Amino acid sequence: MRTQVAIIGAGPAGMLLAHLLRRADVDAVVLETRSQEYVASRIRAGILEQSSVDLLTSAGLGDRLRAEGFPHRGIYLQWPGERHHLDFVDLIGRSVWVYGQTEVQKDLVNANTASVVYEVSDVQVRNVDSSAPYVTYLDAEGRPGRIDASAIAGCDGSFGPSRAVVPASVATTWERTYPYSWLGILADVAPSTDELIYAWHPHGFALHSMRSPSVSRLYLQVPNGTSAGDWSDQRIWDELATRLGHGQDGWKLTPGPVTDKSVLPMRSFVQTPMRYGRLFLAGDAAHIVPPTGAKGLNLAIADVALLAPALTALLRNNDPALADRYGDDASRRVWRCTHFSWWMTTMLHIGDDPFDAQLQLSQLRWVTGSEAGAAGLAENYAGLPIGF
Ligand code: RFL
Ligand code: PHB
Repeated sequence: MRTQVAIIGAGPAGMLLAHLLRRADVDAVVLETRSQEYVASRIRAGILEQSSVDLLTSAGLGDRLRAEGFPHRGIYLQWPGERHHLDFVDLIGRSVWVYGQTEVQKDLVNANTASVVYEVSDVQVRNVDSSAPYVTYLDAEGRPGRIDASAIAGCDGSFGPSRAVVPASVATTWERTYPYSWLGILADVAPSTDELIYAWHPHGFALHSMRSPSVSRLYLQVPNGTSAGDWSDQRIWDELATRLGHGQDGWKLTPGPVTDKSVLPMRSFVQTPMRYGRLFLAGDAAHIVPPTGAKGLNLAIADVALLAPALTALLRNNDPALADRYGDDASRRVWRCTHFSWWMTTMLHIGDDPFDAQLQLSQLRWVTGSEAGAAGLAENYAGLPIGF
């Protein structure tokens, strides 16, 4: 098989890239190890930045998002005794949307613009340092396949093989593993809040998010090594009620049936360069952020917003300028989001040192009490414009 761009991975980065390329008359084929059903039902991120919504809308993917997604003006930040609302619209004139990654993924599949081969195995990326790269794989029946392409996009997430194709002598990686994880639940119950609540609590961080008027998504900071089975539903709801309660005006958390329960490790990781020869990395394949800043999905979208025009110019007009700049341009936003995600994480999670806890509370008071502090958080959370 021959195509212009071979894309590894049918997550949001790979599927959106295929969609944008097709709209620009560039052919692409996507290879994915999992089944279409598995990819569509993975529960992951839930918040879209303004620029992600704008990009999806301009790509013709905004109808259901605008009909069924929920614009949020801001978030709540709290600690025992105090809850504060940060209104991003007032602060910086931008907002965020609640719209699950599962829904973005469905919209991308329903657009039917991408040619995807699901359930492949043994994917190998070859010859990216030449002008004739190719990918080999085994299809669902174990038959060998090969795709020759002019460029390869590694959109295969945090565990995929693409990033390792960049030789160790060329790649630089940075990594931080945090000493805690998140226990996340999805529950069939109306959210007990109109906007997300990020809670600092001596027992550990808690987050109240949501997916719809009848589905809530909540998280608890737990020690690394925790297994979801260690926590009964009752224990989870009791702990969420403790950490999310702020002791004022009779606010209550309403529990409900838990439909999904999982533990999420917290990690920061960046690899550069994001381009090596004819290989371009995008999304979690090149960087991982802890979820506290709600940036993972948005960064994947922002990478692709730069990569699609770069590949289009390279392959349609033989103009390498944007492709040559892709790695540097994308990495600037990656580091901004890496810093913001680290900053939100370290401000809100409880460690061993009581000195750190006092610094966190002082920072939370500044971020909620000073317009300059609040605007800094708002600008990063609602997302800087693509190209910043
Ligand atoms: P994805 O979504 O991981 O998609 C990569 C795709 O590549 C496939 N793949 C391969 N395909 C072909 N050949 C191979 N050898 C392959 N190896 C892997 C995978 O099956 C997959 O379909 O990466 P992408 O597109 O870059 O999108 C990034 C986002 O998915 C990610 O940043 C966020 O969802 C992060 N994230 C979360 N963010 C939140 O804000 N809230 C969350 O609750 C949240 N939960 C999560 C998450 C990321 C997770 N991962 C990646 C471990 C939960 C998990 C488990
Ligand atoms: C989510 O809804 O899954 C979510 C929201 C905000 C975050 C992390 C996860 O910071």
